[in-house]
Amino acid sequence: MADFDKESFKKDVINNVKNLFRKTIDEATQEQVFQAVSYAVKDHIIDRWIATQKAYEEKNAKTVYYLSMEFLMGRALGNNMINLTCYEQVKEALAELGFDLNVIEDQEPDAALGNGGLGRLAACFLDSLATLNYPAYGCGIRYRYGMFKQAIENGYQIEKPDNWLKNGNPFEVKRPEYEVEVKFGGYVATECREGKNYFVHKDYQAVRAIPYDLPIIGYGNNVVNTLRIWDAEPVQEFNLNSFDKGEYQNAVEQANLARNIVEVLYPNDNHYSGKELRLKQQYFFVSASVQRAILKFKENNADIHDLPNKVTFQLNDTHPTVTVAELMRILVDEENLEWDDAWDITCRTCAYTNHTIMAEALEKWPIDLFQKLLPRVYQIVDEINRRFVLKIEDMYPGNQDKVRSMAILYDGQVKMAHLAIAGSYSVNGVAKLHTEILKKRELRDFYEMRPEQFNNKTNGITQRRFLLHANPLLADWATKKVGDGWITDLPVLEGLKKYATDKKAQKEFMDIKYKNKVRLAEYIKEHNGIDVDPNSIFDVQVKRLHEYKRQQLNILHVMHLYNELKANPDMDFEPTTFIFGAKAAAGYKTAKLTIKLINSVADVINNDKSIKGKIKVVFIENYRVSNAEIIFAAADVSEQISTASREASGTGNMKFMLNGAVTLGTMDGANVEIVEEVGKENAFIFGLSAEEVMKYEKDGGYYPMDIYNSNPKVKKVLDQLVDGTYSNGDKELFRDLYDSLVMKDVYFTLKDFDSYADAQKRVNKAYKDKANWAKMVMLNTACAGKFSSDRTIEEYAQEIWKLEKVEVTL
Ligand code: 26W
Repeated sequence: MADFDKESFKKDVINNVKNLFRKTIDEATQEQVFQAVSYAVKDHIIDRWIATQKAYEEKNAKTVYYLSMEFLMGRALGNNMINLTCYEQVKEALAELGFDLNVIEDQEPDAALGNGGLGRLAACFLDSLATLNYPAYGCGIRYRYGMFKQAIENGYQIEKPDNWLKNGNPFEVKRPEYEVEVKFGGYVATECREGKNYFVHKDYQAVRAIPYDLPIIGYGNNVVNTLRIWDAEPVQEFNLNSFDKGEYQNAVEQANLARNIVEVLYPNDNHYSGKELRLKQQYFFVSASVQRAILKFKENNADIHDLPNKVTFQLNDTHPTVTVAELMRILVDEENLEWDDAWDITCRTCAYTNHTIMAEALEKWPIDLFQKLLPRVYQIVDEINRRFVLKIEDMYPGNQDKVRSMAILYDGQVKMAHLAIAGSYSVNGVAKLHTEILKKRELRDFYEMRPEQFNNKTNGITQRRFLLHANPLLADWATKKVGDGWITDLPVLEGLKKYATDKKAQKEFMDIKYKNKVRLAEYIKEHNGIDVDPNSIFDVQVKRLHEYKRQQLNILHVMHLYNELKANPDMDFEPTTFIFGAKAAAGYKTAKLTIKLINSVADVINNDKSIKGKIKVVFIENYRVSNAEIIFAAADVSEQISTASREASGTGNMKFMLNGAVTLGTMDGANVEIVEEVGKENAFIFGLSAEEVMKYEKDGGYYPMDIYNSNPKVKKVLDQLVDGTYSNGDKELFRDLYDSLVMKDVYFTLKDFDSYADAQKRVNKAYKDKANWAKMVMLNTACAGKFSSDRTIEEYAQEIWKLEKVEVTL
């Protein structure tokens, strides 16, 4: 970074320690130095931030508002320094002050304002938008408590609160001047003024929405975009004397509303729970974001009809879908547009991304709840629905089935996906296979009605965080081989292909992998107290715990391998470390029991001397963005084993690939495209195809009992769930897992078992051929170019948002 001066940076840090903590630098704790360094880095951000926003305003550039309940940002300091291109300079400056940058970075809590894939995707997209010079805001909620911290006690998951703001957030800027009011409850009255009817919202409870801005730094281009997260504050501070009884009651309720609304992130992933507070959160951040966006638009534009040319609201799944109705409310009630006019603008301003086909994830709000909480918004939804149903009837006269399957209001519910589709100009899936399934099955009727609305945007990840920051050894090596162009143009890594058969390059690559495995082994030793051998295969499955992701298939196979090794201790087998990391939704029993099972299997196997350490099982506690960065870099095998058709895309699969791991997976989500890029000879594919799975489902499933009865290996591991092998003799502990697998096996775990075990064998055998293994993993890195979120964002920007790049000079 050109404007970085090491000596003045050191002075800044020393000064910050003094001003913030009244200490000299040698008295400061590591955490205090983290704060001081962050503020010193922020100094370099601020001018760019101001310049960027000025440049956008001067150009009156079209802006995308990425509306998301979740932004899983992880730590900011390291990433900010990387993108400012001052990482090495800061590292040197701190070393001269006697500090280790790694230790300083470790002081920062993760900003875990998200659950998993959807939230992390939003974070990667912000990084790419800034790097590609696109005007963009992320809009979300400033949860006081993010994703819970997971502790493992006696093998069970315990949830601990994540008080991430405890020491403040050095990078955020509070913007009280941009507060807006959001209204809940009450009723709608009509008033007639000058011969025209107006809708007036009465007796409502209001909260003040206060924005906090976080800088999103583009890589080496002076761009700083904004992630705007909303906090809630009460409208009146109450003054005990000035209220009569009724007013007092109302003031207390409003204060409580403000307190509760942003208190905590719902830790459910792919599971709708229908809680009123969640709908409050949705409307709160949507209303605040949309109001603010319209105000900003009006500062620079005279005609509201220009909105679609200047603004897109991208809806990250159905969670912010109420945007469609809120925008209609503003256009009709506040801008006084006619309905048709307003609807035309709305439908050209909103776009929707679908991230899951899991039925239990679909948001369907009970009408009474919705209507009571958002009376005016509900009226508008009702009218949108009335007109939409007319359209359906017009297209399919007399076909009530179509109305039943497509209406927005039906069966006493508000169907958020239907509202999102009705009010958007674009509907996209997140991988080719997923989009095809949407078109052919889940959203078929909508696709038939408006095929041109549907499109695919295969997900991606940012190489700045997941290679440059997470794996500095491999990043340096790649740069030595092909130059540093890959940092903003990932397909440049293709230049590595020619090294895949080069003996010297293979050795360099595998030495780096080894060092990264040592780094992870040290982390595991420190956090789990388990010794793992960096020479063993590191076989890794890290992601949310869910039955469809099939951690159960993985652990059942580990149990099976253990049986084989016990029976045949001299079996030809490369030692393998099976590594898991996963949080389970707090109320998801089966998922929590699966964590207990993994830990119980780990206990038994890791302590059995007779197998001479050939298998180790490790459950990494509190899997999150910051330890993910260490884990991906160290993996040999990437477990992507969801039931085909269920994983919309997956993005962990891409992070492993980029860091030189082979995929062991089903033909699901983006795995299909990974195999397309790297070649099937460089991946290990198994299991039913999506079509086969869907065919079984159509025909009413299959009989897992048949497999239990005919496959002795499967029978043995299942019986071990209920014979006490892994539960100190307790035959009931894992009974529920056993029952659901043997009786239903909704996710085809037993059906795919043999095929998975065979794929595992192929992996184990392939690892022995060191030269070929090196070639395979190097080709995985070399072929990862497509999976940069830069590619994804270019597609969104050109095909959906129609954005133009804005250059920023200082
Ligand atoms: C209402 C509860 C709820 C909460 C979160 C429902 C659904 C969700 C998310 C849509 C779940 C999610 O994170 N989906 C993941 O999105 C990723 C980014 O597109 C994909 O890569 C994953 O395959 C998909 O599971």
